[in-house]
Amino acid sequence: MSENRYYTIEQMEEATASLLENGKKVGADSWQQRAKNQSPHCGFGESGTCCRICSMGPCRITPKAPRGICGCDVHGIVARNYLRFTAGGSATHSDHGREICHTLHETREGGNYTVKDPEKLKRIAAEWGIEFEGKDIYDLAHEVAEVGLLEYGKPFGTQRFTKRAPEHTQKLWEEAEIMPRAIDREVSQSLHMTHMGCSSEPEALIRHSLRAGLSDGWGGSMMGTEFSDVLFGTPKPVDTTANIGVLEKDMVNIIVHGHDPSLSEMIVFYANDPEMIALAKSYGAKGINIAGVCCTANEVAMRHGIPMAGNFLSQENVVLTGVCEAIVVDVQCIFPALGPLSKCFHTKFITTSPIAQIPDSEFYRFSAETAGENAKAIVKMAVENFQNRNNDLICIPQQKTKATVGYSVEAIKTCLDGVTNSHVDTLGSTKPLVDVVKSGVLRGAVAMVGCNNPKVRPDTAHIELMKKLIANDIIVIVSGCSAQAAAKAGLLDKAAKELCGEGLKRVCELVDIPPVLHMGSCVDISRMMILASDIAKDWGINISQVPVVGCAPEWMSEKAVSIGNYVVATGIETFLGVDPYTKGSTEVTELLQGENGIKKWVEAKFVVETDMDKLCQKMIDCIEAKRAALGI
Ligand code: MSK
Repeated sequence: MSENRYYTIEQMEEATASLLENGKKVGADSWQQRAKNQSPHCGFGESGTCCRICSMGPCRITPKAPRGICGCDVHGIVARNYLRFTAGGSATHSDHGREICHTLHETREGGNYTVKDPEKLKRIAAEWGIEFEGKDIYDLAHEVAEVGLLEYGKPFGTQRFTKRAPEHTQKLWEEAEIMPRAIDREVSQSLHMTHMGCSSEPEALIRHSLRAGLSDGWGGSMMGTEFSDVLFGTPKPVDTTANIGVLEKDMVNIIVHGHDPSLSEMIVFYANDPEMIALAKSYGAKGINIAGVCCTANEVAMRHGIPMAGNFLSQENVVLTGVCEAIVVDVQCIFPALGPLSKCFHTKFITTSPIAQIPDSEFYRFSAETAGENAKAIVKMAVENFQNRNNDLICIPQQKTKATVGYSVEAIKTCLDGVTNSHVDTLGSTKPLVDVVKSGVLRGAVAMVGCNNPKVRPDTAHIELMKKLIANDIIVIVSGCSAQAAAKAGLLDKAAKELCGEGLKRVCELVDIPPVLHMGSCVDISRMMILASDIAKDWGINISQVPVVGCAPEWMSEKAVSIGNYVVATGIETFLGVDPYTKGSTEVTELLQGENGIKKWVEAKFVVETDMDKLCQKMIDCIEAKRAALGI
């Protein structure tokens, strides 16, 4: 296997083309073809001006028909659609967090799930006012998990983790009446507000969009992240490999795909079971190779160094190699297309969650109580499938990069402490980072997140933006499919410092980090919120003043809209490369993107720009403007 340091978009597209050719031999469908079939997209849907909330419609707004049958105008319709979009994302992320709370509640000494980071558990207990001294660690885990579960439906009060934000930010949330209460309440109220005959006033609907988003980012997602760390270990920098060439011709290949690490952790464990390895060898394989797709890839890469095969729009590619014995999924971002596609090959498509049941899959119900036996059965089934490969259909593009992943907030602070020896407390500080930003060695940071989307040439925006930003001494922190785009291109390799401006290059050398820092999966954008809060506190300024912006250049899911709402509501200007179906309303566009809307409430707004060069320049300008305002 040849290992290039970097791959260009063209090289990766060439690899995909060879896989699509392979698929043609067996009549495989592809998202590339389906995207063509769906073009052009419906103009009403794209501008957010179609309402099908009741059965009097659907109503579509045109110059001739400026109001729906109920009398709602275009601004109310667009804003209602936007809030529903947000609620879908908030519910999804938060339900992932809820599952993790349940897994934490299942921990037992010697059980399927144990507590791997007891110190983090104690820190959270202390933060939440739960006595931990002298308590059995599993009693404590169960107590914390129960309190976490109550965050979803508590009748009074607001999200506990919001206390982590700077006081100024909390004050803004209180004043704007967007401080998130119980998570389920914010989602439920979104549906109530948008029911026929309730809210049609855009400002009220956008305000609640921010609140529902905050209940995700500072509630459900944050619990998902924090308790995953308690369960599976807080990520530390670890080396891995990425891109489609991580699949191995002579091994049993099992792809884990989705989001919830409760499943993938168990699959990884049983893939290393000597009994399973011996079984694989008995079928003529050299061993068992696990690789990840989408956010599950991030979860297992940053805790075990498991290779990352690709991101959202690469999920069909892994099957098209003809060497994928099983693609095992849990929840979210799974193409139903994997059902018919896997039938064209020998691949077993295994669904495991009642939340994601998909035609043409084999359903192995996975639960925390029986996780071990479920995972072992899945691994065994994949191993036994090795014998069913068709050697004429094997096509593994030889593209593979090196990556260093796993920069949790704790890991970043540890790296910084290692440089300055200024270990101020057990968790370290962001002060050395603040100093290099103040001095101008680093100009600022971009938090690059989100999916890829056929509307944007896949991965191009992520990769090209990252290259330009690091060349301009702007460090990039990444999560979700943006992280895998970076990994596939080679930008998570420490050697990528050679692509940086002089300042960032110096920082990378000194701290021994790559210029693009991997922070994890979609729910781990909550880590970015904690980092931004800590930087603001260490610096003594507001989050909105820190030279940092958020960016989702190729986003596609409802979760991304929820994320956008909580990032912007945290005070971080957020740049989108795909319009969130709001361009049909001047009022909603002004509320989200103007100076007199959400910016007045939370000190940040959205910028939507589909031209990636312009998007990049706007981010750099925003960072420089923040620096100028600080006088640095
Ligand atoms: S997996 S939400 S395609 S980032 Fe989290 Fe990737 Fe977007 Fe899914």
